[in-house]
Amino acid sequence: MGKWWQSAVIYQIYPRSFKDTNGDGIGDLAGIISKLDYLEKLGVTALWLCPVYRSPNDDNGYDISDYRQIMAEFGTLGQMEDLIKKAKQRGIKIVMDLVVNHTSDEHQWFIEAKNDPKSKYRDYYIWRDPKAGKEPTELKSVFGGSAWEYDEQSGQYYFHQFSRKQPDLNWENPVVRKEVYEMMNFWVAKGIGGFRMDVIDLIGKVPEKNITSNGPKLHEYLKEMHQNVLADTKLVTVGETWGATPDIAKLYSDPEQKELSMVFQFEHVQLDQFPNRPKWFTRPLSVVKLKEVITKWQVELADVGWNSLFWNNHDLPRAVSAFGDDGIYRVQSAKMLAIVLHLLKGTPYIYQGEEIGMTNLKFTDIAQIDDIESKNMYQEYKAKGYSNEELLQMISHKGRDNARTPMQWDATKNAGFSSAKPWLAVAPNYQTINVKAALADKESIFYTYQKLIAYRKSHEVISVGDYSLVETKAEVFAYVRSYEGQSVLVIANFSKNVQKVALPKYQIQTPFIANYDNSPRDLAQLELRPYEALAFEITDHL
Ligand code: TEU
Ligand code: CA
Repeated sequence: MGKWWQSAVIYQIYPRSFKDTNGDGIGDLAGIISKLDYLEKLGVTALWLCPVYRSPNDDNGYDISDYRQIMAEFGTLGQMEDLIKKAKQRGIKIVMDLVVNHTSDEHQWFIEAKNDPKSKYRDYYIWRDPKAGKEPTELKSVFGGSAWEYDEQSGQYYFHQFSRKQPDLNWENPVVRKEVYEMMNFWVAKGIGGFRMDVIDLIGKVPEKNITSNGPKLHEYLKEMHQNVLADTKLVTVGETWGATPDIAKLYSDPEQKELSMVFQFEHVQLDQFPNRPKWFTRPLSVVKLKEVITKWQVELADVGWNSLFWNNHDLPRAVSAFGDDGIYRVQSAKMLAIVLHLLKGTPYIYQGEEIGMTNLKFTDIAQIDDIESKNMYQEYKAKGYSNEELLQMISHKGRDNARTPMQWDATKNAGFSSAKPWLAVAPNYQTINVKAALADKESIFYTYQKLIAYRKSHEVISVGDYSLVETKAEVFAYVRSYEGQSVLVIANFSKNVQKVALPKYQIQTPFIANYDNSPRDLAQLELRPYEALAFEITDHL
């Protein structure tokens, strides 16, 4: 049969915000260990940990200063080994975040490279002479400003696609690639379950030609990585690929290509943005477009390649705020989103707190923001004349700190996340939205997720079945999955209006999962309540 990750559900943890055990206001490895029973109860197969390596935290761990050590605030290497072991005892694998497009400028390699231009480490990074006294190219950093930083000492610039404290590694240098593979094997030997590869589509960059994403040697490098680390293992590998089209996704994830298990692509989460404009400028989400994009990926990767399924992550707004309704229909719309996503083909990812319907929040002061991307944007746009109110509204809508507020465990002080003041403030709604309340309520969002995870594990129609869209109304998303004579029909109302739908072919059916109630429904004259979602194991009467 298929690979383990084809019927798996992966839970993403932002360690800094998950659970603090030593009272410093920062989540830690011991905190993750203390919640393994909870994660086992949910039923997830693997945990993707955002970076836990040593880091000065310019970009919260995505700036690594030592790949073989654990961030001091998070704990020790011994605790990491303990986490891997204790998770394994519960049938849960640990997926590490692999950040190898860049390091921290505090990594020993960069320190040597900068201090001594003759050192062998100089060529681990990308250094260029000034051009006419200025930056070598016009390339911009994702976090604002030029992608080139001047180094007084040598009179050269170094290249950084993210912050100036995240110098890009030079993948053209075979020694760099070897270092990366050795480091990966260090973690593989510790028994991890795989890697989530940060901005992997950028490693083949050619700055001279203004090529950042999808460079000419990208797939060559990944094949080499596969040979050196992944071949003959059961590891799952997921590439963060902002620049993937379905055709590119197949290059990464067709098993014949011997590169990665799957891609993590973002087309559906960018539908509220304008092409070629920064993410801060938004328009209402079109459900028609959303169905089109999801269907495109389902159909194009039907036979070759593999996709991830997700509504949110640590860089994105909260799922229920972005795609549902985080007001009166919060519970219904959160369950609706879970039902729609988890019955598609691909590997679903749950971002911590999604399973209890955590929401975005209203930031009212830039001092509440930690994220480097939002802080830089605020300064840049302030200088362009945007008002404080406008900018805080943009950040409340799209900023990354929405996803990074502490996990809401219970209704006690600091949401049970920490005994001390958390590094980032807890969302004010923690007294009603928290894990303890969710576990106590049999009708909570948590149990919808639990049921969906279990259903995928035991039904091949979900893990490997075919997908086809069912044409209904603009704001209703309906599709059928089918496999070896078994079919599942999913119908979801993506709006707060009642929607009438007629699917006479299916007659009266009883849903196996629903977000209002499980009573039999006449599909010939179906009235969908606000954000109602239903899934049926269908008997076709035609
Ligand atoms: O994100 C890649 C990336 O391009 C993001 O910066 C993205 O454009 C932005 O967050 C959208 O709001 C990865 C990590 O997921 C992110 O947390 C890191 O900051 C980034 O790489 C650099 O390592
Ligand atoms: Ca701590």
